[in-house]
Amino acid sequence: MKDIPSLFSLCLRTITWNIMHGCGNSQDLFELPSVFLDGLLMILPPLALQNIYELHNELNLAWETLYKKRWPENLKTKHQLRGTEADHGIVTHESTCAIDWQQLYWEEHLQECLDAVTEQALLPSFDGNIAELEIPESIMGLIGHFGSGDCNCSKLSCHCSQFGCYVRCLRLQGVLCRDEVLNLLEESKLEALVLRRILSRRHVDGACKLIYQNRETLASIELVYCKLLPLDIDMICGSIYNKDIRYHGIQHFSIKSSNIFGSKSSIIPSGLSFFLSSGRSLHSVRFADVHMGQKSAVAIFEALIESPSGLASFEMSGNELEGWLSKVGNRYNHFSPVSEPHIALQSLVLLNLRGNNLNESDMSGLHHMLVNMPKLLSLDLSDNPIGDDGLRSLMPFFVKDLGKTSRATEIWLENCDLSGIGVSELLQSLAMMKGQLKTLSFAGNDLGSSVGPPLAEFLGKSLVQNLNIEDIGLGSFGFQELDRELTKEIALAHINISKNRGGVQAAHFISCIICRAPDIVSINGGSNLLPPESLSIIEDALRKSKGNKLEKIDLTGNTSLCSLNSEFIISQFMFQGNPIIILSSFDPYSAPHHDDDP
Ligand SMILES: *[C@@H]1O[C@H](CO)[C@@H](O)[C@H](O)[C@H]1NC(C)=O
Ligand SMILES: *[C@@H]1O[C@H](CO)[C@@H](O)[C@H](O)[C@H]1NC(C)=O
Ligand SMILES: *[C@@H]1O[C@H](CO)[C@@H](O)[C@H](O)[C@H]1NC(C)=O
Ligand SMILES: CC(=O)N[C@H]1CO[C@H](CO)[C@@H](O)[C@@H]1O
Repeated sequence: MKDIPSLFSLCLRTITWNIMHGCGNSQDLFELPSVFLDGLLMILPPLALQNIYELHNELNLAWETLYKKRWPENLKTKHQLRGTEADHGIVTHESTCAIDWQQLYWEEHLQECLDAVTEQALLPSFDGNIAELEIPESIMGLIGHFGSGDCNCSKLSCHCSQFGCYVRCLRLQGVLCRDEVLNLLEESKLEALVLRRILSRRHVDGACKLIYQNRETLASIELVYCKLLPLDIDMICGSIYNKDIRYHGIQHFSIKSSNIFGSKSSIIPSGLSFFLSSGRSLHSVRFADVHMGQKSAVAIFEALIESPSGLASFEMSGNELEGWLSKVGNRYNHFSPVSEPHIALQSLVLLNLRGNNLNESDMSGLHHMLVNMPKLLSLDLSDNPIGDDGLRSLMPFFVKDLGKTSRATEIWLENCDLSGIGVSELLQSLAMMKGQLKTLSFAGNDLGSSVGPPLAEFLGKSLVQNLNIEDIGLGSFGFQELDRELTKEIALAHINISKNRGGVQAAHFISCIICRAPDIVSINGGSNLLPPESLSIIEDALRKSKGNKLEKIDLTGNTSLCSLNSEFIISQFMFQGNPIIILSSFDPYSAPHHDDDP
């Protein structure tokens, strides 16, 4: 049986219809008692709320409610984005001023519409005017518009002209970089632009127009999955300038997973090098997986050094650059940092050189450069075969001279062909001084059990909070050593010890961490050949350490822990409604059971 609508809901429906279609006098609304009006504002659909916006300015709370209801997942990712220094893709407005939820709502809505329309435009059969494409009903329904009727509301053109002015951040695929779409976006004042799949000259033309159209406000440009010729790059970089100004205001520039240099031996387009050296506000620059060769990498570095900006973050990753830093770095050997102040290097806080196939000779070059980077806090050298000798060349950076501590707070050395000997040397030196190191990872190096004692000593003396020692071949002996030597309270908040074949000793170490690290938040102990009794060992530790901050103990990757008893143990320890201990998913139907005996 259908529900009979209440009188209230009937009134509401009529009022909403009137507002949405501009009938009646919306002004009358504000003569309603404020209790009733406030209630009404909180339940109006977006399209109706938009239409009384001019009449009533205090709607931020209603917009906030609508936004959070429609995109609950965004709040999390936006929050995380702000947390990571590395990701500068999106310029968050929240940090500077109060959040304008109406703007965010329509920005996100229009993005969803453009994404939906992109799918239609990508169909091989499509050959028409993108502006005339229809927004799917499922999306229109979310803003309170039902049925197509004879209005034009659900055409992309109508949407852009109505909501384009709210867009600050935009992701656009190459197929949409066409005149009709650009005309529709004339009202938007873009601050951050992500361009994907720019694959042809036509896309490039569109992209350039869009950038030029927004050159006054644009602060962030990101190119992903693009295939560009040198001339294309020149055009894109050129479109950011005003006619007579030789500087641009871009703060974040990034090219990812793209082919922009043709062949490995080619040099960088002059437009790009001018762009990099003429950025007054350039804050972060990233070239990740762009098939770059050594020559280009050297030229990019030179261009950045000439830049008048105080570059804070530089990423060059996923390119084949063996020998690159031994070339660049050795030049620094001859410069004195005092007579040749390289502003761009001096201001660098974050340097990411992951996955470039750099070797030990590159590291001695890098060391000369690091001397010129007094502010560097975070260094990522993972996935480069630098070896113990490479690590030794950098030791003065990590440890500095006796008495002087390094400023480094994050060091990433995953998969660097390091051995237990090299890492033990580093750990012993680090343990000699307090330092400021917060994050350390040497996951994926085959270090063996001998690293146990120096690691324990380091943990006891340092303030490190995040430690990743996944897959370093500790073995049960290594864990035993760690466990035995670790006698003090430690500062750890997150630790990853997975894939170390620790057996029951890994369980003992986990319980040791639970008891010794009052600030521990997460422990990743998966894939350690844990025997069934591990759970009760960990259970004991959890019982003893009441009131600590633990959110998660990951023990996945070992099915022998799952039993009916394990469910009981798990259910005793919860964090915000979720179990702290996580096991591999346990399928009760695969286990033998007798209920369905005939
Ligand atoms: C819808 O758009 C067409 C042209 O695209 C126009 O001729 C027509 O008047 C519009 N209809 C309404 C109801 O605005
Ligand atoms: C490191 O790379 C350089 C440049 O390709 C090469 O000349 C050198 O032999 C390499 N060193 C080692 C130890 O592989
Ligand atoms: C930690 O361990 C898990 C595997 O159990 C892995 O997926 C994860 O990437 C590791 N590293 C970090 C930094 O979390
Ligand atoms: C899936 C898995 O890794 N299972 C292992 C759990 O640990 C025991 C040892 O106690 C192994 O025998 C299992 O293979």
